[in-house]
Amino acid sequence: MPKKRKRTAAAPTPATPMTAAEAVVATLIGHGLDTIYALPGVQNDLLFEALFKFSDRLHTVHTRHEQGAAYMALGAALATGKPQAFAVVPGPGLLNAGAALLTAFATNAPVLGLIGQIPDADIGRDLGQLHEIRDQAGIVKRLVDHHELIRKPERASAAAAAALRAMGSGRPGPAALECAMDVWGKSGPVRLQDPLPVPAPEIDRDAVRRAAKLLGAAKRPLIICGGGAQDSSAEVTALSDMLQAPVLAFRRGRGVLDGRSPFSVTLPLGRDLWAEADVVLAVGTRLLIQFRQWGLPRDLKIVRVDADPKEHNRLHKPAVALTGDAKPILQSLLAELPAHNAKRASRQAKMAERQAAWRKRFDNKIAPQIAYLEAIRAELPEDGILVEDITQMVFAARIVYPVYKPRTYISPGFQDPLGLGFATALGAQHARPDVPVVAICGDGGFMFTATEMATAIRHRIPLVTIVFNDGAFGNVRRIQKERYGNHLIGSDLANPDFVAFGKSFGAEAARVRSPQDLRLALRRAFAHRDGPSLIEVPVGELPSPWEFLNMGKVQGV
Ligand SMILES: Cc1ncc(C[n+]2csc(CCOP(=O)(O)OP(=O)(O)O)c2C)c(N)n1
Ligand SMILES: [Mg+2]
Repeated sequence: MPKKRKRTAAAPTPATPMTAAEAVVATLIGHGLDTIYALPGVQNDLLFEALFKFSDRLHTVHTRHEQGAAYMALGAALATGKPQAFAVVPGPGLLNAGAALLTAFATNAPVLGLIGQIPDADIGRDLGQLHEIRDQAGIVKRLVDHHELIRKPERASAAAAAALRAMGSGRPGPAALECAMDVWGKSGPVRLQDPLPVPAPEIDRDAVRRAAKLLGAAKRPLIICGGGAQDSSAEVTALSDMLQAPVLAFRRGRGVLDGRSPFSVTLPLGRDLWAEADVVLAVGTRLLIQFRQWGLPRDLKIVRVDADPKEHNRLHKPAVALTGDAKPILQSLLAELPAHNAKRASRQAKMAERQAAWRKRFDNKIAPQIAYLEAIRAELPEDGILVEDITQMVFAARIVYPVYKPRTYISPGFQDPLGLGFATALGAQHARPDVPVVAICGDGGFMFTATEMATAIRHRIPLVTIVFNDGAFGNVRRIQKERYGNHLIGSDLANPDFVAFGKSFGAEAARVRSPQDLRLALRRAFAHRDGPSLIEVPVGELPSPWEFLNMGKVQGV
């Protein structure tokens, strides 16, 4: 018999003299972060002193523009599902990072911004201090879920831990910590805060039973996944199988069900299925396209699973609403469902047939995009990650590019901020050095953050970027042509020689003019793991995929 040990309460960590910056950096390390994406400046000099001190445990990746730093943190967060951090100076630094913070909010990405501030005593006094901006806290608060201004070293670790907890609680999302330039360097007795417990709402068993009854009796069930389903791939796959239900995903829910399955559905077929469905299980999705574009079929019943209770009733009151992390909720549903599930014939053959019918229509309309996307899919390993910029090739990818695994297709969701692709993909590749990452950009979007090629070289990030060059904001130009009587304005682009541009930084660079040559170039690029590769693909005007994306109301709404 082992001797019973006397239980002793864990001794509290002793307080150690530390600066506020050291306390924040040590707390990030204590929470498992190993990188910070950052751009220095005088207000953050003492933060960088702490980063220097802890550089053996927290790696600083510096970028050439604050949007690069924040987008890299976003890409790293979306590729890993884990919290990531960036640091920028106040005022212009913060605003430069703004589009990425906005996109982190839109994609529920756990991104922490460390934002500098003017001297503590002068905050709010409108003195015209370097980088001062009126009510910085007020601006930041509207961009993130959680915000705090650190005012003393004793609070710094707890503030960082609270921000990190908020980023992972309920609906995940970004947080920001501001700290004045003098407070970063102030020393005090600091007790480092371990990760705080993340509250998990109790699963409503009664609601799970009602959901199981509805879904079990459904004749034509449909599952719809958004970004909130990314960590429940096994559960969604099992439910799809049990219910013989297709799984619809547009942007952020891609790859939850393997895209090789005929049950994995994108937009146009998804709209047909939405019109026919009698019960929908919606997992971590706003259902905005369904309600606003397609309309709610009269007799459709919806079961919603969402981490954010405010999401359930925003547009429509669902038959059943389940609040919390999708994974445990779907696990309970899987346990409950067999008792209520109807006997179901396989829908496999029918689904394959319906997929093929749509595929024919795609082939007739967007063949050039399909050929290039097939070349990418053929070369990118199954766990390789594709990152979107906002380009015509990506609008097609959203419907025809099959995604095999969760977190291998990174999309900005509803925000669609042109220019995020390259820097976001750099972050994804930096955080996932074990798999190849490909960014798909247009010539317009790539140039938003093309300067980060220097970052890719400096930090040897082996990202592969494909720039589809049509010499235009092509999507805009097509709209001007088709809808506005060819009134072309502000949509033509003067570009650099992209191959020379890449090479001038020391990147591998090539120009290819066919899907076959793209495959060869990708093969070469994936073999080069010591730094970035850039592949330019000159293209002509591309056919519009919009008839498949904006399809309007379904019948019976
Ligand atoms: C921040 C931002 N500004 C403007 C837009 C509008 N917009 C959407 S696509 C696009 C053109 C993109 O051009 P390019 O990257 O060359 O891709 P292409 O359409 O030519 O394939 C523009 C300007 C946007 N989505 N986001
Ligand atoms: Mg273009």
